[in-house]
Amino acid sequence: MDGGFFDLLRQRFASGMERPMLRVAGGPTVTYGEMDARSALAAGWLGSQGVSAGDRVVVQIPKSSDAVALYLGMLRLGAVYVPLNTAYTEAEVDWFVSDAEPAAVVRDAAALTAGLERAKPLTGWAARRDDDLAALVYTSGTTGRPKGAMLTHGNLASNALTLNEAWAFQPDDVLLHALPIFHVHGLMVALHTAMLSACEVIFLERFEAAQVLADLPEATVMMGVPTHYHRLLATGRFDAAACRGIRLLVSGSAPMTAALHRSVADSTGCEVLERYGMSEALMITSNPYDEPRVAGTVGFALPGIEVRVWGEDGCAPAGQAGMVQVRGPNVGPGYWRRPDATAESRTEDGWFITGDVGRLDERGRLTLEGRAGDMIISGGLNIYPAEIEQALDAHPAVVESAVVGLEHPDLGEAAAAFVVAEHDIGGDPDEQMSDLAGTLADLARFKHPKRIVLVDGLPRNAMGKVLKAELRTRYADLFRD
Ligand code: MLC
Repeated sequence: MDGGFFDLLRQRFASGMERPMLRVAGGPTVTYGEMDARSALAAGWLGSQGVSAGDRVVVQIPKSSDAVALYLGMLRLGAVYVPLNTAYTEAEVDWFVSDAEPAAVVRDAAALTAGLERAKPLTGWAARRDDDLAALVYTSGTTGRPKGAMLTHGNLASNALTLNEAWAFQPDDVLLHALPIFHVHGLMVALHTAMLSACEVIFLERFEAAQVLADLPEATVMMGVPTHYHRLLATGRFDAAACRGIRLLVSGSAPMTAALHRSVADSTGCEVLERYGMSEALMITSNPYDEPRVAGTVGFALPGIEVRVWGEDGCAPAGQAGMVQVRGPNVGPGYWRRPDATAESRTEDGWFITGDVGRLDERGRLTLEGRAGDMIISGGLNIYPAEIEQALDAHPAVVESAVVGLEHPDLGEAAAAFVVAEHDIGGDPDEQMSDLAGTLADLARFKHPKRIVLVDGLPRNAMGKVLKAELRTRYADLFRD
């Protein structure tokens, strides 16, 4: 690919400029031509703010058509998109800004819209090479310090083209989009794939089951996290009639249990297609589009991508579990300004170590079995225990804490904290809890443990290491219905 990811997108939707692109509730539908023009304004506006090709721009704004225009404007200008979850606190944003050293920070959606009204458009677009950076997507690390996963124009283009073909996108597809666009799933899986066929996108600001059900009959494709499917089923109205136009339901970002997969199939007649990926490597495997999908598995390596399972003695034979490793044009070049973390995430022969444990069957179908670390995936969002433990441990009355992920009916997994207190923090247990919750104020709310349990001590092995597996077993029912 020459010219960069915007060049590819532009080529693909150039013949359909009059086609509807984003259907936004309560607003006019934006056509591809209008979005193209708006992205030119966004590029011009960024340029007037002193942003040039290669510069990072941190963005923390709600989902909107102007947020999409800004992203496309950034690709157009050759700037590097650094999206942040709108739930992040000031303290978290400060940290990201200090790490990314952006040329501009966009956190005021109204100022963006006003800027676009005044801007002089950049009608052309910067030529970008495959290995030029397009985005930095922050993921937290095992030590609690976030790392920016670098993604290049080549990574974005290869993954979008691969998914567009593997999932048989056609111009007459209508994508129901209820995911946030500050993550790989909503932006680089859902939106990119649809844009490559100039499809119409029903663009919902957030996931709300009743609204999704209302729009579903007009859609042909929906992508979501397992929690979305769970919530749709809970309405009792997620059925074959609601899915009458649907040809593809995709799930990812968190494991979908075989039971949930079957419930969706029983209720709607649609077999969810589960796929597997991560910010560092975009999409890695997918269940097949036109062969049976197997509940509880994440399918085969996507075309052009290699997956292997590494056991104690090297490459594990079929059926044996080990660390999932991946190689291909989807894998990003590493972590922003973190050569140590980049090196740790690669094997000597250049494979990316995903951190997930899984096994391949004889045909190369991958089943995930867990993760090497103790990262929690809650409602499709990653939560790193170390970050929460560090915050809890900073409380003067906390001796130590351990945070684990426990099965949760709605979120799949939810964070629970086990805290050993020095002495009574206060008199009333409710006050103790709110006092402890206060120590988490600098962390985004979705990271806050759904339960904080005061315990006398933490289980440890002979070496003194906290036995998190034991906590998970002992408290397995904490969130169960
Ligand atoms: C919200 N809350 C969560 C949460 N989402 N808590 C834990 N886990 C979550 N995922 C908390 C809020 O902090 C708030 O807490 C309360 O729940 C209500 O907030 P809300 O905004 O009203 O929540 P809701 O709209 O119900 O959101 C739930 C959700 C959303 C599941 C719809 O989290 C979601 O859309 N998740 C998808 C995330 C996603 O796109 N992941 C892709 C990552 S990319 P309080 O205490 O203030 O009440 C990736 C790669 C790949 O992983 O392969 O795809």
